[in-house]
Amino acid sequence: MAVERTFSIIKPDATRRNLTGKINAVIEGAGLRIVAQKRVRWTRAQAEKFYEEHKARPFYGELVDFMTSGPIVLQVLEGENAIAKYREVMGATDPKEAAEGTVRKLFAESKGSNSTHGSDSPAAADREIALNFRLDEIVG
Ligand code: RTP
Ligand code: MG
Repeated sequence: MAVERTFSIIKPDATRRNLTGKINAVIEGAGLRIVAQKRVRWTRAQAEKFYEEHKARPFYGELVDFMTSGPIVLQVLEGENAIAKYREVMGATDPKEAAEGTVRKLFAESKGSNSTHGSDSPAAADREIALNFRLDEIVG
């Protein structure tokens, strides 16, 4: 299995409740290394661009409102099979469907306010990392 990088966001519902450290403990406990991290607040334009694949979905406006409602923590995670592994660590999109011990089961408030984002494919990871980090901000 190859070492991969994936892109992660700790979302506004989680930063508001001071959960960054607890979520990072779950990430690191799963064997993923946080090789880049910064706390930012997105503009609407940044959120719209990041989520442009969801533009036609009914929840798009709500999603952009939510992701610009407070600080977020952007991360690059590195490890064996990091993309699939982090999706497992996060659990299902809706916390009601998420497995025990996953970030969303432990912390998410709802399907919309679900505490974290993780890339869903190698192409998405490449795009999302490039949109949010310079190469010299990632230290493996
Ligand atoms: P993410 O992209 O954040 O890692 O989550 P995901 O792949 O599990 O979910 P996705 O289908 O890509 O949806 C992106 C985000 O939009 C919000 N959402 N709300 N109210 C709804 O029905 C609904 N569906 C999706 C969630 O915040 C989801 O993570
Ligand atoms: Mg997604």
